[in-house]
Amino acid sequence: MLIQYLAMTVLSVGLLQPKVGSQPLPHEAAPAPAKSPVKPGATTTPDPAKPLLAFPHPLITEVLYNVPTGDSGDANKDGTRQVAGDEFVELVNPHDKPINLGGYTLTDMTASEKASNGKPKTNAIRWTFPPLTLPPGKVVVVFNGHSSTIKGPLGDSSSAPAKGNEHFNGALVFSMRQPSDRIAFANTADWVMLSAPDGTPLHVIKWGEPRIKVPAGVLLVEDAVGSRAGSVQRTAANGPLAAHPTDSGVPFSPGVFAMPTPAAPIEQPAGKPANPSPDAAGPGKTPAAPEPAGPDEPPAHEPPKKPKF
Ligand SMILES: [Ca+2]
Ligand SMILES: [Ca+2]
Repeated sequence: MLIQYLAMTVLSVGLLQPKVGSQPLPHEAAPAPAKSPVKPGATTTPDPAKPLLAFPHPLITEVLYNVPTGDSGDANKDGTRQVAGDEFVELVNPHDKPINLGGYTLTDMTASEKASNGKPKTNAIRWTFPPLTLPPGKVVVVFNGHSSTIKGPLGDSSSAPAKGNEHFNGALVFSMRQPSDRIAFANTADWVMLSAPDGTPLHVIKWGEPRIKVPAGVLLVEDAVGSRAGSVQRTAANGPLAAHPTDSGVPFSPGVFAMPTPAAPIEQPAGKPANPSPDAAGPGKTPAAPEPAGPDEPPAHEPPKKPKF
């Protein structure tokens, strides 16, 4: 029994040891070139639709943080307007290769604060994607989901939906299934932050005058403007945010985001000489460094940051 106990202890300790250098980070491992349908070198430069965030990261394309009152606020189409449950964040894979969304996290400002007892605040949005390979141009919608009955296919933090949701333009739809309507974006001042699986803050969309500063080092920080009557959205992977049009009577469009045909080079005939894509990462190589985004950008290969929460 003693030998067995010792063996188990050694095994357990071994399992707990970080295997530094033996495995790539999750977000580095996902888009294996061998699985890509894109021919190496097929994309040419310059690319007018170069995404605001470099491969392999997704990009936030729409946020509804201030749910309109009345029936017009029913963004998740369950027949009822929920002040929290109808909030959503829409993202896209803006690249010409698949990406792995697993481990990416969405948080709000409250997730960057501490309660008076020093612990993380319990009313923070802090939501992580389950494993999911996202094809090029594929759109994802994450609803707050509190007190909602969203029609499926519907994923959550434990598993991705089996397929696209026809009620939302075929997008992959998730619910955070928030247990309280206190866990929601603040209408007047807040932000949504997308972080990589290693905790690196990538993308912040903020509104109002948040009471605490946006964490340093975020690659892309944007202001949401003019969104009191609906969502803010972008209409191109390299375009600015703007208030969603309200003339249709539906001031948001979860699941609707059209990529502006950057995939055309994929159809180039085989054998045609092509310049290597700046985003292309060969076997064993790390993905291309992110585009310069500002003075706060960290070095491309800085060691992973400790998550802020
Ligand atoms: Ca609803
Ligand atoms: Ca949209």
